[in-house]
Amino acid sequence: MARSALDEMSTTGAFVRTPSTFRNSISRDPNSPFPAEAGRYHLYVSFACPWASRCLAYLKIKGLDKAISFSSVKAIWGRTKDTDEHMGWVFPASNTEDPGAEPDRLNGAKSIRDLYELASTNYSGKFTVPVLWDKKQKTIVNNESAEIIRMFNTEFNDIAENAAVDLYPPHLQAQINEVNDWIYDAINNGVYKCGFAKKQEPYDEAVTKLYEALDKCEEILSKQRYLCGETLTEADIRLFVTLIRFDEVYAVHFKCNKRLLREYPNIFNYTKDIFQVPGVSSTVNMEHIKKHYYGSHPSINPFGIVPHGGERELRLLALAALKGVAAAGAECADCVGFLRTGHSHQTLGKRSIEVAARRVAGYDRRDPAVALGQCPVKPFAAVNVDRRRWRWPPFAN
Ligand SMILES: N[C@@H](CCC(=O)N[C@@H](CS)C(=O)NCC(=O)O)C(=O)O
Repeated sequence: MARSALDEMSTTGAFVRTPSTFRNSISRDPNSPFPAEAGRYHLYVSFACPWASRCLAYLKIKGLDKAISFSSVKAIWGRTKDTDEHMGWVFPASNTEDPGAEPDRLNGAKSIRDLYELASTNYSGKFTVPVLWDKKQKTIVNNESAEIIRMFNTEFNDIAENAAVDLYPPHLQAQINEVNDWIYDAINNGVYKCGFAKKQEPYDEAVTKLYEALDKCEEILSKQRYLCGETLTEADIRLFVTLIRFDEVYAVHFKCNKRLLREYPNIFNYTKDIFQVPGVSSTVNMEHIKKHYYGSHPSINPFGIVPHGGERELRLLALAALKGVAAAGAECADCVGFLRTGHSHQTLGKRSIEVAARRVAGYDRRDPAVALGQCPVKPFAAVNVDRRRWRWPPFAN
């Protein structure tokens, strides 16, 4: 049984992920073994980890971050025990040791491995995050992010601040499941298959599949705002956590460099669009993301050097987009906040007419103005997407 992602290898040299082990469910039923109660559960995450980050995004979007506490481990894997060589997620000794990471005040654990060993005496799998912890029974409820986000979506609605937000609405479930399947295989897990392949053939196969899937996303997002239509769903959050790490990490560290994300106009603007959903930007800690991947996989990056990213290009793009949004916003009640920037429909002249024409014709995200000025699209009302909160890149001032 693999004890870390670095050991999850088939005989052909392909990366093969092992299934999660703790699969209990929290339920709204007060008589269930794990009832939804404020203050009872804790979410252990790593800000670096996409799977944990999708759970954190849900905590924020659903307004559950007061009812369910959370904390992050240190960015870089460390020795989890003095008695063996295992490397994994560890807690810092203080809040200042690795900003963002916190000591484990609940259980006094030194590592995520300690928590697994507290929860089970004969656990033999990987010590992964996220971990959804029950403070009352002192055990792991669930360590599978795909299931945790479903619980957060529905089971805590009596205490969630944004209970009306439904990222898995019944009428879209079949479509979301279908999209999740190919996106998980080719993109979310696909980047890992590229990065952890130990032979050329499995890498070639994974990278080909990855770019076919990204091309498919680009095509879908050139016609509609989100993956499953006009409303943000689970499928978007699941894709977002991979996209936000793509150019900075996966392109370099995992050899996913056939095309950068910022060369996909629709996907890139879509990523920025989701980044602005209230709460989501706070779940993106690019420091932790870069430090973790480049620093924790010595078989891929033996010297642990962290490359400089494309911060400058991203900042320029953000600026261009901001100007464009002001233009589109001039005629858009939905984006009326942008009027405050001083632009108006009258003063924009020809440009605003072009923008409006393209907007009416479709969702051409090649023009950032159109990307965010999609007037025909109802905003994600329950969480009120505030397009004034334009912040990009996520790691610069
Ligand atoms: N199926 C799990 C996968 C979680 C996972 O692989 N987490 C990685 C971090 S990105 C991890 O903790 N790896 C620890 C290790 O490989 O030792 C989920 O989605 O919750």
